[in-house]
Amino acid sequence: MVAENVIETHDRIKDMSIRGAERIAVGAASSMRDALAAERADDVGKLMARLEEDGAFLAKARPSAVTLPNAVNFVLVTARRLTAENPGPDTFRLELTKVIEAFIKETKEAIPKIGRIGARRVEDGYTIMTHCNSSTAIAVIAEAHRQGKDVRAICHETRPWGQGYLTAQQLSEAGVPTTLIVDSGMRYMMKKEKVDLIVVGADSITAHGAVVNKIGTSILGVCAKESRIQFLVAAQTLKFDPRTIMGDLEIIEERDTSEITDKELPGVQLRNPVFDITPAEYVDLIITEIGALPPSYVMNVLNDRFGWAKEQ
Ligand code: RI2
Repeated sequence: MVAENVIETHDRIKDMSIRGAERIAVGAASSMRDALAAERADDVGKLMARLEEDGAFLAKARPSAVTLPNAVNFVLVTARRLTAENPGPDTFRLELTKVIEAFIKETKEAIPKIGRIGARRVEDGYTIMTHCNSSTAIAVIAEAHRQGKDVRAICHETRPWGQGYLTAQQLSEAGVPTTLIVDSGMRYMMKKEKVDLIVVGADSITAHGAVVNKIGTSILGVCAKESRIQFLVAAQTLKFDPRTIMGDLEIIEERDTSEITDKELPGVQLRNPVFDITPAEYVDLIITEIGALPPSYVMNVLNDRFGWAKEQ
């Protein structure tokens, strides 16, 4: 049976009370750590079974959010490696908990680091456009402002959830002069306001450098290319999707259509895809905690940093 606290975390990820890739990864890893602490079994095999069962259940909560399986896999791969050393149950718990806590710390430190690296790409006087609500993209814009650069931001409403309202609020609270527009105004405002730079987040990034992010991002990419505006993606390497190495396609989540409208529309089919894919050729740089990378570099990171090519 899946641990109760894990079921609760799974449900909170699914209903989006835990959202944003970092919080999803931290939430998943912490719930596995807590379930391990609460498990009474004193046999490593049973502890391992607990982790495997909880992990498999958690990973299903949101199919598009790659930090979820990455965090779960990180815990499971580490646990499996530990069992190979034949530890006692106490040592197993202690060592695994230490590694999970280090992972959580590193994950939480990644965003401010990306903020500092990304801010190097922002020049004084820049107008920056962003989409949806990415804490990582916000970190870049807010850090540039904190460093004394005169920057302005334009955000999109981001239907149907309206996460752009959050972004506008957060940037404004950080002191950045911010404008909020409807999604369909992005191309008009890009030209009208002479946008200098696009910074968006990512839900996941494929081995080939394509970016999965909130629906509308790929339109922004096309518009940016048309206007020769740099398109930056701010995302920690935990978003790199190892499943795509062997050619698996990203799953695009479609959510309940009641999020779009409650109007009766007899005979009309409603669809609510919430992500789209921006191909690598529309992306200039991916700003990560290990530096600014061209999209073609993602595979090297998956291989060198996570050893994924070897795991396949
Ligand atoms: P950070 C969000 O998805 C947005 O698509 C955003 O760009 C992306 O996660 C990354 O956000 P959702 O969780 O990890 O709102 O940069 O569906 O905060």
